[in-house]
Amino acid sequence: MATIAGSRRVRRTAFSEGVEAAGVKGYTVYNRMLLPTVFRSVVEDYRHLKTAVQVWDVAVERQVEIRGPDAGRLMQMLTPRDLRGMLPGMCYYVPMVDETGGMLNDPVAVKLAEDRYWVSIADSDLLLWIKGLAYGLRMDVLVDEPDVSPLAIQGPLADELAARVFGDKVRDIKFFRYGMFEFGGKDHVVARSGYSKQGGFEVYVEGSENGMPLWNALMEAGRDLDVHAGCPNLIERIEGGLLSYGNDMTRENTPHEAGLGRFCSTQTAIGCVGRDALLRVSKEGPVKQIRAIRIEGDLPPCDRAWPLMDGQRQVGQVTSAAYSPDFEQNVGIGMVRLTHWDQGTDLDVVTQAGVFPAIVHETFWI
Ligand code: THG
Repeated sequence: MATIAGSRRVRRTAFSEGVEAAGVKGYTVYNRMLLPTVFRSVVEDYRHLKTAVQVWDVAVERQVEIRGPDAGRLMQMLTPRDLRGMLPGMCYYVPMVDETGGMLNDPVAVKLAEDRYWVSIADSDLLLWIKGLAYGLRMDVLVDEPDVSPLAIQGPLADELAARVFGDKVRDIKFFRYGMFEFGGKDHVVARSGYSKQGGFEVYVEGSENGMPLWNALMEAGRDLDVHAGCPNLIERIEGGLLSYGNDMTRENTPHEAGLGRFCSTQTAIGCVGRDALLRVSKEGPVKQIRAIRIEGDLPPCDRAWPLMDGQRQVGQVTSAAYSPDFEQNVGIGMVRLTHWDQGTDLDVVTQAGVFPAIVHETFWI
């Protein structure tokens, strides 16, 4: 692939200087902002992520801030996950849907106060939908994108590195909870979360001017831990079944088709704009659903949806795939029709480089 041309439409981040100094080799665009995809090689980055600790520029996880007396009511309109048990200090993974039950995004919601939330979005213009609802319904809220830039610390040594910079108290943060931690004379949200299965934290850096000082402090503090710049890793996230909005599911899919039914409690999510539609379709259950897919052969990059075939009949598609060195097989994520989604079902996948055998795998790998 050729390089990405820089322009004002493709935003740099609060950490771009550090990313460049670390020798970033590839980018994608996410929420109209640069997201690194590779530093040394995808396989080297993968090995290092699983054995050491990495610092990730995930500023593309933009925040939609909802603040005001109607913040809680607006939040519940957005998602079929029941938010009544959500307290300040908690993060929730929340499928967000439109009035047809189609997925608009799969953000992490952060509850800062009874009347204040951050919605840490995946790659879609959720800000516009939320602003439209708030204005159209005359809700008493402010909705905007604050100057907040998430930085992830991921890998088995993440606790040690974070403790060196924020103090030993970070070790006590529970999964999908956050605490406030001082850096550079300012308190920041530090949550135990992140887009890998290796464990770690996400620091929601408030104020772009605080980005590089924190990046540099982490790099310095972790020198003897072999800390390195990293990024969400394609292989590791497929092994872990972490979905990518726009790739593995779109507005065409319900959360149940996306395998996110465990994050929905539609019956009690009173006010969710997609509630009626989801109740109607969830009565019968989905007719296609996300599955782990093992694929044989020497695969090209998965840069498009690959049809999954039973002979001449298309029964699904593969939307993410890569070779896993640890599992010594190609790992993939696909959407498969009910008639063919049982574990062990033999199919064929049609790629730009030919047809390969594909097998519905029992579970994701990690
Ligand atoms: N962190 C934050 N914002 C984000 C992401 C993130 N915004 C964009 C994108 N990632 C949103 N998508 C996901 C997908 C998966 C998870 C989080 C965000 C995730 N899932 C865990 C899992 O499936 O194992 C756990 C979910 C749970 O149990 O609650 O972490 O990564 N800030």
